[in-house]
Amino acid sequence: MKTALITGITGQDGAYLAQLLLGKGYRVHGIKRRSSLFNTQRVDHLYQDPHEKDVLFSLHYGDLSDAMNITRIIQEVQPDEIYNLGAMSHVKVSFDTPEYTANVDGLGTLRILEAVRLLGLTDKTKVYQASTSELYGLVQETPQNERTPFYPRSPYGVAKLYAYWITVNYREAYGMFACNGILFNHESPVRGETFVSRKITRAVSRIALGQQDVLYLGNLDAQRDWGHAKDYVEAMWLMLQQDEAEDYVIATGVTTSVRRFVELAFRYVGIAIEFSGLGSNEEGRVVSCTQPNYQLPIGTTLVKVDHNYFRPTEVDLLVGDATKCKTKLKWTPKYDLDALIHDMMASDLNLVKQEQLLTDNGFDVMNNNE
Ligand code: NDP
Ligand code: GDR
Repeated sequence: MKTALITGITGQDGAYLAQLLLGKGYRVHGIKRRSSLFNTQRVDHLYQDPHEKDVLFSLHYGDLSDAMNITRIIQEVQPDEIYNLGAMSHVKVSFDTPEYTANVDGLGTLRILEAVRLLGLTDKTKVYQASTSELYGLVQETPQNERTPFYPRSPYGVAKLYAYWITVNYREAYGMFACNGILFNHESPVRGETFVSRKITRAVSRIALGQQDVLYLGNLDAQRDWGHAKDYVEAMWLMLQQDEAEDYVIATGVTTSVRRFVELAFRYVGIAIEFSGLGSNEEGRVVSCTQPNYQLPIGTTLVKVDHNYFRPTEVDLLVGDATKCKTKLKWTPKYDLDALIHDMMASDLNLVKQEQLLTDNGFDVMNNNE
């Protein structure tokens, strides 16, 4: 039986990966941060009572900024595979917390690699590093592949650049099995609510059910190559099953603007919108509505631009070429953008209906209903 250690197990990818590995018969250990509220919602369905025998899923308190803690956990777990998914992963927030981002996303990776080396696990433990299409940043060429030059455009991208190269360096210097998955944007129903895809599907669901009036967004022109997290964690696993450690791009090869994503999400609930106006004055208005629960008059403004959501430097266009992953790893994604939006919208509509039910029945957590 193989043992895997996942940093960032409470995040979107960590949860899907843990589920995938348990299904393959792995023993899975994860590192979670201490927080004042429970932060394990995405993996609660995988929880096993530690008092039972033969527990296959365990969580350890830890933090990527703490080398001693990381080293101790790796020593205890003796993993065959480490998936380093933990990160301050929000690009816009990295401009507000640049030093913290560098510490966790950059040096955190070094702490993992160095712990494996110092513990003498170089021949046993394979390491996956969660690299990102944000490395490409300012567009040099499209589609972007493993040979495209990097030009990161945020403290997040720069921290991940260090992590990318230290992973390559440990592979070359110490013969360690360490590889980078250069993943393009991937989303899901459990995507964090402040990333644009989930912000949109959540808001569109709330608008369709009469819980919200307007969705405020930043740069509608940005283009992203959006895939489904379920497909992408499969590629992570495949990378560590190879004889040789290499770096791979994971992407769908299709790029779509934020504006188009919004239109597609509204279309899912029978609302057609059209954008007009320029820059900060651009608005998305209803042109037709077949939404049965909530009739929206033609011309109603549903989307507005708010400059607070713009980044000081932006990544304008991402579209990946995953030929290497598809040919070498035989990776075959199951979701296209329509299927992804379908999955996210179906889930968010359900969640909004549940919230509505609680509110309609007078349930209010802060006021402690008796
Ligand atoms: P999430 O933001 O959903 O999850 C990030 C995880 O990292 C969470 O479990 C979070 O814990 C944990 N974390 C944050 N800070 C620390 C820290 N100091 N120490 C230990 N753990 C920490 O990200 P995703 O699941 O979407 O992404 C996974 C990885 O892949 C990240 O490294 C991200 O940068 C990278 N990536 C993601 C892409 C995407 O489109 N999703 C594309 C390319 C790369 P908590 O739950 O407590 O916040
Ligand atoms: P990104 O994802 O920065 O690509 O990083 P995000 O969803 O945050 O932004 C995508 C694009 O949408 C534009 N945008 C907005 N973004 C947010 N969050 N909120 C808004 O209101 C909004 N309006 C427009 C952004 O400017 C951007 O161009 C994600 C993260 O998961 C990283 O960790 C990962 O490495 C990369 O994807 C690949």
